Amino acid sequence: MSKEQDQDWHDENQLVVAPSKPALKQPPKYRVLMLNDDYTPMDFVIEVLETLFSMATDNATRTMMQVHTEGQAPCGIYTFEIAEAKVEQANSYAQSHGHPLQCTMEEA
Ligand code: TYC
Repeated sequence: MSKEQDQDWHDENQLVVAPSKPALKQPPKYRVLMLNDDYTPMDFVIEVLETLFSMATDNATRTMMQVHTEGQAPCGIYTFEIAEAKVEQANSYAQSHGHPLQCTMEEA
């Protein structure tokens, strides 16, 4: 936009300068992380990764093994509300089956 178009004369000859860039930003994204523990069965973790995080069995198995050997692994990147819902669903599903499996989230 040219300087002339960007500027506008308002009441009492006060010059108002419009922002040259629209103040629009991409919303922040959040990474859901799965954490290791010593008790949750490996098959249960794979099932959670398949059903809640839409992973194919080979990817779910690799991700489960990454959590098991490294302590944690990413499960997906989402908007804040979706990440929060995934964490809540995974943690309450695990708890309802008597397993200590935990997910958490961080800004991506
Ligand atoms: N460490 C668990 C076991 O040996 C398996 C496991 C993997 C648990 C990933 C949690 O997020 C997890 N049974």
